[in-house]
Amino acid sequence: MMSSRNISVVRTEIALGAEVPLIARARHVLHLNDMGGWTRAALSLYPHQWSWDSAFIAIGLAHLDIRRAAQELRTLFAHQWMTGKVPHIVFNPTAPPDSYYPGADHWACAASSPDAPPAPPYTSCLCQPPVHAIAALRIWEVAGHVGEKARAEATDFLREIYPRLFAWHRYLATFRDPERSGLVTIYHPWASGTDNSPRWDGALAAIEVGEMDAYPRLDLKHIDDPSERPASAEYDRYLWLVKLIKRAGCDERAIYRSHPFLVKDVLFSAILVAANEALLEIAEVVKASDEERELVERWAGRGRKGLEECWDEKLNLCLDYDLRADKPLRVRTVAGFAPLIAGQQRPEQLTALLGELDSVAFAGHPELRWPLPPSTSPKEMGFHARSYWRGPVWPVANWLLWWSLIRAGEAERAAQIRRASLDQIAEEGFAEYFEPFSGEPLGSGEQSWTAAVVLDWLADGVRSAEIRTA
Ligand code: 2M8
Repeated sequence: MMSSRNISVVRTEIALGAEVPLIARARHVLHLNDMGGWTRAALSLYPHQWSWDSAFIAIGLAHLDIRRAAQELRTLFAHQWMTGKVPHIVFNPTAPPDSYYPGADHWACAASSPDAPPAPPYTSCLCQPPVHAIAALRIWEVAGHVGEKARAEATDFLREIYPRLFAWHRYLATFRDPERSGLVTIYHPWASGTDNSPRWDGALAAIEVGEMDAYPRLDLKHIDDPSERPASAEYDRYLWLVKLIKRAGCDERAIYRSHPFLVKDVLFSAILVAANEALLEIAEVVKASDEERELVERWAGRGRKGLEECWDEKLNLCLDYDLRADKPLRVRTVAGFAPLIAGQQRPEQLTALLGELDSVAFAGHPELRWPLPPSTSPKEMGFHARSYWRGPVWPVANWLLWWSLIRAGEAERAAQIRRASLDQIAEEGFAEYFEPFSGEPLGSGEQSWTAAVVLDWLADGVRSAEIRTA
């Protein structure tokens, strides 16, 4: 089982004084995006509540204010669907109408599903990787360092959120895995969180886009260079898939039958395995029934088995699987480190994954500004140094690797990722992502989850109490 105690293993000697400005800046970003009870993903590009962003944000907030961190998850889960699904976006009713597309109006259809929560606020009908149980457990762990009262409140919070987390994981293990393969099926690249990654190029290429109305690229208004965002051909497909999902009435079974994009996502599935391990720890705290614990254990075991079947011995990575084409999607991206993220990987597999991580295909590339893995390997045809998930370095992806390396007992490697990430952000700011060779900050500035992971990294060398007062 994942041990929360290992998390402090990589404590390094950081002079508090040297890090205070970064702490203050990270706090400022979260403060700026705080909407009172929930946090927008970024100031202008993302004015709504995104599901996995909120989980990372809760992890960062835990070091500032335990109650507020719990509230972040509580607000998100208040919009959980009857099926257990946690929507990928909860739309902010006060966001200017032309700030994000497709927004609430476009997704309002989801509200007509019998499974949708009451609206407004409207939600999308997609979902995103389930970092939430990991975040809930993290809140409880941090509360333990704060004091008895905070721990008692956090335990109450776990009691409250546990049934919702359980329902969320059950939804993923059933609706999203009718084959019981242990792997989660996604219907849309947005559900992966790594939207325009070349992971999806093969599956998207097979999709024929039909009649569609013209649509605005509002996202391009918020950045300097359009190449930082997905291309038009990709957006056409994203919106075509949304149209098909709407046409199917957001009904899971109907989508499964007819949808042209059905992919087993290894990163999503690995996060679910780790989240199931976290859920087991939560189940222990809240004294959940044996029956439920057995189910969660079964889901975690099945997930590991599923990932094992996606392991590619030549690439030393895990590969997503295209259900429609019935073949693996052979592209080297950070998602390939899925077994590391799931945890408890075989020793030979861990060696292979670490070798790959250190190789020129990832963090060992000699021209990198910081030794951090590009989201897509520079050795891939689909690599693009500036384009979103096609190559840039993402702090949240590095947080996942750092956290996983600690759990794998690789403290030194974890410390390197943490140090390089903090240096990168201290120098270039709280960007959404970074050009891997020049280090240039790209995408949105003041991105909430970048600030959140910085706070969690800093808590590793500076006590949370000092972060709260810095
Ligand atoms: C990006 O995704 C949204 C769509 O969901 C977008 O491009 O408009 C992704 O990086 C995703 O992982 C993230 O949750 C979201 C908000 O930060 O932005």
